[in-house]
Amino acid sequence: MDQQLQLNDFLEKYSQGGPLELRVAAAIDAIAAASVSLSQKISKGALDGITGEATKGQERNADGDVQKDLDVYADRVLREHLQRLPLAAFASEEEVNLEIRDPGASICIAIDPLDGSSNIEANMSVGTIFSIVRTPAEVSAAFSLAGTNQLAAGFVVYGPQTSLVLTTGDGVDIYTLDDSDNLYKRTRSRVTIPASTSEYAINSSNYRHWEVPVRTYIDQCLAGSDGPHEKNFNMRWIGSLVAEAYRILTRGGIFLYPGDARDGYGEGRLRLVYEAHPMSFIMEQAGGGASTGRERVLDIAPRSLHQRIPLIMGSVDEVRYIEELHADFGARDGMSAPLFAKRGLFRV
Ligand code: AFP
Repeated sequence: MDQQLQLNDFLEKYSQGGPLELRVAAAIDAIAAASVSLSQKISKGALDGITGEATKGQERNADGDVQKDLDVYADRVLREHLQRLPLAAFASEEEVNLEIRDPGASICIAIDPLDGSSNIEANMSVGTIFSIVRTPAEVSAAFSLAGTNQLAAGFVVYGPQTSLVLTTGDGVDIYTLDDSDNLYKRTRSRVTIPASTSEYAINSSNYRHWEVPVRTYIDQCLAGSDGPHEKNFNMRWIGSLVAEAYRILTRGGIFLYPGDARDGYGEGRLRLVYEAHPMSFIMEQAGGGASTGRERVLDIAPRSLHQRIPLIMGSVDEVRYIEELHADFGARDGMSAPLFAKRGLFRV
C-alpha cells in the first residue's frame, strides 16, 4: 500500500500558511489527539464504565437534554486537550455559556463533544463535531457571525472505523485512525458528493408535525417510480448526525431535520453553532448543499449560542429541489397547519 498522507503531515504543511493557519493546525491536532483517547474509551463501552446512562445527578445541558456519562467525559477530554492552546473563546454543547479565555488569541472553537449520545447503549456510531472561527473584534461575538466565517470544520465518527472528516476551506478529506500506531491516515481526498440521490434520511415518526413542503417531498419519495421523480428511493435514519453525514459523503443522499409543530421543535433539533454550521461547511466544500429549506445555513448568524436550526443537507440537486418546494408554499406563516397534528386522520 502506498505511503498514505498522515494528518500530521497535512497539518504541518497547512501550518506553514501563516500564524493563523499555525493556530488552526494546532487546534485540529489537539482535537484529533482527544478523539484517539475517546475512540479507545468508546470502543470499550461498559467494560470501561460507559453505559450511555444519564449522569447521576441527571444533569441537563444548555438545551435541556439529559447528559449521558459519555457526553460529560467527552467534554472533559476535549477541554483538557484544548486547555494548552491559545484560544480566545470556547463553546460546547455541554456548557451554557461561552467561555472567554485569551481575547488576544486568533481563533475560537465550538464543539459538540459527543453527538448521537442517545445511541451509546445501542452500540451505534457517535461522534465529535467542531467548528473553528477567526476571533472577531469583539470576542463575545465569536459565535454570533454567519457560518461563512469558519476557518475550518470537521467531525470524528466513532464507528466500525474511527474517521476524521476535515475541511480547512479547500475541499474535504477523510482520515482513518490506524490503531496499530494511533495515527490518522488519509483514506479519501477531495471528497465529492453526487449531485443527485435516491436515498433520504428523516425521522418519519414526525410526519404529522412537518410543514407541507417537507411532507410533499417525502410523499414524492414514497411514491417512488410511480411519483414525479420516476425512481424508487431508499430510506435511512441512524439518529446520529455524524453517521448520516459520513454516509452522504461516501455515496450521496439527503438528510432532513426540519422544524416541526412539536413544542420546542419549531426550529428543529440541531444546533446552529456547533452542528449545522460545521456540517454545512463540510457539505458545501464537498460540492453538496445545506439549507433550512428557505435559506443557506452558512449565511445565518446565530441569535444565541445554542440556537436550533432546521437542517436539510446533502446532494445539491435534492437540496435545491426541496428549497423550491418551500418557495412554492411561501414564507412560513407560523407552522403551516400540520395535517393531522391534533386530530385523528378522519374527523369523527
Ligand atoms: P443526541 O446527541 O441527543 O443523541 O441527539 C442526536 C441528534 O442531535 C443528531 O445527531 C440526530 O440526527 C438527531 O439528534 C436525532 O434526533 P431524533 O432522536 O429526534 O430522531
